[in-house]
Amino acid sequence: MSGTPYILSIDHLLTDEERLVWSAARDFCERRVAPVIEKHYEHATFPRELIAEFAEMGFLGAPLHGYGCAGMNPVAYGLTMIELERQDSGIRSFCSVQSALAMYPIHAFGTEEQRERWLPGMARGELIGAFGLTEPNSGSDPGSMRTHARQLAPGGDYVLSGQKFWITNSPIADVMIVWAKTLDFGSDTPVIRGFLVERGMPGLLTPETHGKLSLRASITGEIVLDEVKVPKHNLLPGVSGLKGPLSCLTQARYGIGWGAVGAAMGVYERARRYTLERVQFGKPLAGFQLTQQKLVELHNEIGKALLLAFHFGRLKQDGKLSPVQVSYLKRDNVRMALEAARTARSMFGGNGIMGEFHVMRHLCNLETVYTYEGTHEIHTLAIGRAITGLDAFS
Ligand code: TGC
Ligand code: FAD
Repeated sequence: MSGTPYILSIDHLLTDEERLVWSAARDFCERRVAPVIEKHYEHATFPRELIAEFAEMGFLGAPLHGYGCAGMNPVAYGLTMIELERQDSGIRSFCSVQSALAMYPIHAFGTEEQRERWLPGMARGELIGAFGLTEPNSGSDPGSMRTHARQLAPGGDYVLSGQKFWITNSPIADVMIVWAKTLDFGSDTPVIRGFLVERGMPGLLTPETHGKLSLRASITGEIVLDEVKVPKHNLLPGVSGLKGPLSCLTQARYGIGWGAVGAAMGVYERARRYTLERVQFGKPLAGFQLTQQKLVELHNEIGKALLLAFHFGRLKQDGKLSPVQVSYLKRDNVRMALEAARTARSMFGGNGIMGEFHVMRHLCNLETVYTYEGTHEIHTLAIGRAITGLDAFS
């Protein structure tokens, strides 16, 4: 095949170790995820048999230090997200939730006992985590949540009731970080706190959500809490208020900002190969000006998105990345990837809707990625607030 898929390269900006992590992640994902992903997507199943291998690759808790975690720097972590999502957003989702939404809050806000109890097993993939923030009537506005916890006695245990909805991995999770409006004994002012809710606690149900036409290779469910008694030592003591869950989301959104570049690379590279091979009107489709324009748009947008991720990655490494910069990264890179998937799909003609060509799967997945972890509109409003000083949320 002639030509080069990428003119822009960030290789020279990376350290040797980052390059090594990137190529190992790509090799692993091509060998182990690519051959099985379409089948799982079609059957709406998650490849649980790969969890132990994700752990061996250091993907679970990748950016965390200690407790058996890989301690990757933010750029190396981002590069693994690219490779996971180049195969499928649902696979990246699994690793995002485990690392950023379940392990991170235990690491950042938990007690030493909680860290020792959960993190090593989660890093080994033996224990699965989930993150329960969204509710049927509380999505973009998590401050309106109804799930509540009340303390039974001074310094005593808590009882949780409520319903969390759209929860990745809840049906298979061993531990769920549940955010609830919490009334400590004797207080009449509820405060949002995080709890470690464990499978097997009486009153807990985690039914699976069926019928998704997007992110099918990811397990989604509910967390239903009916007067679930949660010991006081399962409360995350290190944070209270909305900034608890929002801090976790900042970690996860950062990874999504990189992962989306991987999805876009996947569809662009497939579209390039297909149009170089497919002949119409006596020559390869890639030889027509309109096709080249599409390929160039995809190629150039991917380059800009990668540089944005890299720039913010280095800021994060220096401890200088702000939540609104993460909104910028998540919003723009996911929009780019979704538009890239639509364009790439069109370049396959009829074949573009078939599973075996993989672009429609990415397109359907990216509709979810556009919505979860703060919708495109919510991030627009967050950036709008930052650049105008005016709050347009409500
Ligand atoms: P606001 O008044 O702005 O902030 C409340 C407190 O939180 C702090 N804060 C943050 N802290 C860390 N990171 C962030 N990104 C933060 N954003 C805000 C803020 O400083 C403040 O702290 P303090 O100490 O002053 O109290 O809050 P608001 O009520 O105006 O809401 C802001 C808004 C709308 C942006 C927020 O509610 C929001 O982000 N909504 C979107 C909800 C969302 O993203 N849900 C995601 C659910 S999880 C999910 O989708 C997982 S998908 C899993 C998969 O990958 O499969
Ligand atoms: P709504 O908040 O009802 O929004 C509907 C529409 O209105 C959107 O377009 C939104 O942008 C727009 N809108 C809302 N408010 C405003 C406003 N102020 N101004 C302008 N437009 C506005 N949640 C978890 O807690 N944990 C998970 O693991 C998890 N996994 C998920 C997995 C999947 C497959 C999906 C689809 C979702 C998941 N979510 C999870 C939930 C996800 O975060 C929410 O779907 C998302 O936050 C949006 O909430 P909502 O669906 O209630 O939409």
